[in-house]
Amino acid sequence: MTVFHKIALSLGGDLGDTEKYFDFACCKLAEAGVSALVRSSLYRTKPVGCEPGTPDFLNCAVTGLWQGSALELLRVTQEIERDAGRPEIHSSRQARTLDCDLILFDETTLDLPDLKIPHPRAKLRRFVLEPLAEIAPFWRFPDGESVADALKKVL
Ligand code: PH2
Ligand code: MG
Ligand code: MG
Repeated sequence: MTVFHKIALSLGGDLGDTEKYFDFACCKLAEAGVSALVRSSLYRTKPVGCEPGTPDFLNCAVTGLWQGSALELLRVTQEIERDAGRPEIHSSRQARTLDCDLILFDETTLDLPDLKIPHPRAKLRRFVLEPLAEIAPFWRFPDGESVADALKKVL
């Protein structure tokens, strides 16, 4: 039997034509097999934890269904970031054309060296929760808290 996993991703960028990179990412996710893809509107957000002078970001959230494993999806997102011109080795503080982070995978928890799910900082980041709450407010983190409730608590 084929199992469909519900997935939530956060897209962000602060370098170049970010909207174009978001379109690119969604096309590539669909080509890679993500179905029922839903995308939030675009949010212009202040940089969090970046060097002074970093420009505003654009962020959005994407949900969909995926038949592979979380690690297989990670490989897909890494390839999309590379194809969007992001250097493979990068610092998290460096300006980026496209950052494509896995936030939720069903209601499961995963703690691997390369991949933690839920994203460890998701609940601390308004720029992740606000777009996600637009399209998936009732989805619950593994601890039972909904995306909408987590958003109410974040600064
Ligand atoms: N991503 C970061 C660090 N800071 N700030 C905003 N506003 N949006 C982001 O996507 C973002 C950030 C690391 O990935
Ligand atoms: Mg990120
Ligand atoms: Mg990332």
